[in-house]
Amino acid sequence: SIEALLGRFKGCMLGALAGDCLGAPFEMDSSVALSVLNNYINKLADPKVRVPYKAFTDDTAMTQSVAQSLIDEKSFSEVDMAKKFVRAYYKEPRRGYGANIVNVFAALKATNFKDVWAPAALQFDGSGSYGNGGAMRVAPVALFTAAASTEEAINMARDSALITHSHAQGYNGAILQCLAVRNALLSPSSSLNPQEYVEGLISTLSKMRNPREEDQDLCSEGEGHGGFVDSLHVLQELLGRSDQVTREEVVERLGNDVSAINSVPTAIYAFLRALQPIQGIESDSEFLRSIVYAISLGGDTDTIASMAGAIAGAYHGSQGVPEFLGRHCEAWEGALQQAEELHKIVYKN
Ligand code: 8NA
Ligand code: MG
Ligand code: MG
Ligand code: MG
Repeated sequence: SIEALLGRFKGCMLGALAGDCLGAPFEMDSSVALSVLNNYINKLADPKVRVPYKAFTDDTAMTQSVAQSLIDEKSFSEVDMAKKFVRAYYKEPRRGYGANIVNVFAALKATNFKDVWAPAALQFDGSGSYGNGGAMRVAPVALFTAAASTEEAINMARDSALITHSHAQGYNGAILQCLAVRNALLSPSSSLNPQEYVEGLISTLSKMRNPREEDQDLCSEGEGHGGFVDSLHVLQELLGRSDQVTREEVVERLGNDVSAINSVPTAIYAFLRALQPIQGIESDSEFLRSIVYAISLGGDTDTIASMAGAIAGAYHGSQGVPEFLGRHCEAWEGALQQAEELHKIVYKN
C-alpha cells in the first residue's frame, strides 16, 4: 500500500544516513573487529551513555542534494542538481569528499554551469571517475522513480551520476545501486529470496540497452576486475555456500574500496547476508546488522554501509530502524522530511 511505502521511503533515507554516520569513524580501517562494533552499537543504544555525535560526510551531503533537487524540480534537472552539489560543497568543504571530485565542483563553478557534463568527462585524462560517488548518493533517484518504469529509473540513475562520474564503472555502479534499492523497495516484506533478488539484478543489467558505447564493459572491465554482472555471480555463489563465508573472502572477492566496482556489490551482499543472523554480531535488527556487517569489512566503511543501509531501509522500512539511532545521527529529521516529500510527489497525495 501507499502508506506502507511511506515507511519504506523513510527507511531508505534513514538507512543511507545511518550507514554514513555510523561508518565514517572507521573509514579506511583494514577491517573492524565485531566485538568493537557490538560495543559501539551497545553504547549508542544505552540512553545513559554519552558518546560523541555522529556527523554525516560527503555521502549524505550529496544524497541530500539529489533528493532536494528532485523535490524542488519535480523532475531530473542536471543543472539544478549540479548547482546543489556545488553549493553544498563550498558551504561545507570538509565533509570528506573524494580526492578528485572537488575538481569537478571547481570547474562547474568556474564555467557557471554552462555545460554541466563537461567537467566530469575531463576527469582522469578523459577516462572519467570510477569512484563510488555516483552510487553512494543515488537512493533518492530510486525513490523518485518508484512508480515509473525500470528504464526511467536506469536513465535517471545514469544521468545523476554523469554530473561527476563519466567512467562506465562510475555510472553503472549508480545504476546497480539504484536497482538494488528499487527492487528492495518493491519486494513484499519478509518474503525476499536472496538468490532471486540477485538474479533479478543480473537479468536487468544484462538486458540493459545502453546509449553510451562505453557500456559494453558492463560485463567485463579488464584490469583484473570482473564487471558488475560478474560480481553479482560471485555474490550468488557466496550466498549459496553452506559454510560460513569469512569477511576476508568477501573483501577479497567483492572488494571494499572507493571504486564503484569494488563497493556496490559488497553493499548488496551486506544487505542480503544480514537477512540471516551473522555469527559474532549481537544486534537482532536485520537493518542494523547490514550496516554493522558492512562496516566490519573495513575500507570505504561509510559509503558501503550507507549503500547497504539504503537498500536495507527500503526493504525493512522505518519500523525496522532502531529508534536510538535518531539520537546519534546528524540530520535525522531532514532525512525523514525528504522521504516524506519524495513520497508525496511520487504518489501525488
Ligand atoms: P572521486 O571521483 O574523487 O573518486 C574517488 C577516488 O577514486 C579518486 O580520488 C581516485 O583515487 C580514484 N579514481 C576514480 N576514478 C579513477 C580513474 N579513472 N583513474 C584512477 N583513479 C581513479 O570521488 P567519489 O565521489 O567517487 O568518491 C567517493 C568516496 O570518497 C567515498 O568513499 C566518500 O566517502 C569519499 N571518501 C572520503 C575519504 C576521506 O578520507 N575523507 C576517503 C575515501 C573516500
Ligand atoms: Mg564519505
Ligand atoms: Mg579497484
Ligand atoms: Mg566513503
